[in-house]
Amino acid sequence: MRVKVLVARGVFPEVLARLREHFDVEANETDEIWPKAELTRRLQGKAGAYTTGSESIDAELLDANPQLRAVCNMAVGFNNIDVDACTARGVVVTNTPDVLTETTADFGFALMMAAARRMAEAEHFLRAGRWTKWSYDMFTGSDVHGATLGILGMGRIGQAIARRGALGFGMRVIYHNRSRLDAALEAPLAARYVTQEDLLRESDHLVIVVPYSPAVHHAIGAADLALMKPTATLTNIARGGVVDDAALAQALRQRRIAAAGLDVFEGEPRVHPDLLTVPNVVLTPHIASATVATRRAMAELAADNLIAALGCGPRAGRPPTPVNPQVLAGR
Ligand code: 8YV
Repeated sequence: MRVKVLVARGVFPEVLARLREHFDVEANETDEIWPKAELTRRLQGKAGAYTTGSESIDAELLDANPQLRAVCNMAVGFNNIDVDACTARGVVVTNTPDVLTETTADFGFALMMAAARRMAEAEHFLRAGRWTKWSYDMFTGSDVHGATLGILGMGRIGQAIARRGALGFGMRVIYHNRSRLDAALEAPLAARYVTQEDLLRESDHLVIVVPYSPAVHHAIGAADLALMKPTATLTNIARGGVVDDAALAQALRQRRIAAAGLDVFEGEPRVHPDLLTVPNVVLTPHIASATVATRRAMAELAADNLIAALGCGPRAGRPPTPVNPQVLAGR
C-alpha cells in the first residue's frame, strides 16, 4: 500500500505531480483554509502533511493523528507548528530557508522605500483625481540613501537587507539580535550591534525581520514606538504579533513616527481597522516571498523534504532542511 500524504493548500501542479510519483496524495483542490477540525480529520491515515503558514499544527491535532511522521512547511517561518510537540511524538518538521532570502530582502527594502517616499499615499492621491498642480512640499518624505538602517532580527534575511542598505545605498547599519554576529559578518557591512532601545532611538528606517515566538510578542509596542524619531519609518516583514498593530496605528495617526510598511499583521488576513484608515502606511498582503521563481523553489524544497522525510527519493531519510533533526537521528 502506498504511503498517504495530505497537501493542505493549493500548490503548483508540477509539485503535486512529483509528490504523486511517491505517495497517495490528497490535495486541497479548492485552496480553502480548512478549519482545524477538518484538517485534523483529513490527516487521518496520512503519514505526511505538506503545510503552509496558514495551518496550525498543535499537540491536539498530533494526538488525533499518531500515524503522522512528517510536517513539511512551505515557509521559512514555522511558528504555526508546535515543534516541541512534534519532536516529542517523533514527527519531523521541515521548513524552506535560503531559497527565499534574497527575494524577501528585496521586498522588505522596497516596502521600506515605499514608506519613506510615501508612494502608496501619493498613488491614492493621484488615482483619486486630486493631483491638480506640482507643489514644493507635495509628498515630501525622507531619504533612504545615507540614512541609518536599523534591523531587528539579523538572521539570513536581515543580513540580506543590511547588504542592500550598506553596499547599495550607503546606509549606516545598526542591528539588534538575540546574539551578536561574528565580526567577519559585521565587518563588510560596518554593521554595529546595539541594544533594542538604541536601535529604536537611532534608526531612520527600522526593518523588523525577527522570527515570531512568544518571547517577541509585541516586542514593539507603544512605549517602544515612543522612543523612535518622529521622522522614522517602521517596516514589518516578519510576523504579525511582533508589532502591536493598534499601538502602531495610533503612533502613525499622531505622527509620532512618519510612516510604516507592513506585509504581516496580527490575526491576518484580518487587518486592524485603524491601519486601514491611517494614510501614512503601505499595506501588502503577506507577499514578501512572492515571486514566481521563489514560490516555485519553496514549493519544490517542501516537496523534497516530504519525499525524503518519508523515506523516498535519492535523499531518503535525509530531508534537506529539517527543523528538528534530532527526530531523524532517533529513527
Ligand atoms: C510564506 C513566509 O509565503 O516563509 C515564510 O515564513 O512568511 C512566507 O514566505 C508564508 O508563510 C506561506 O507559507
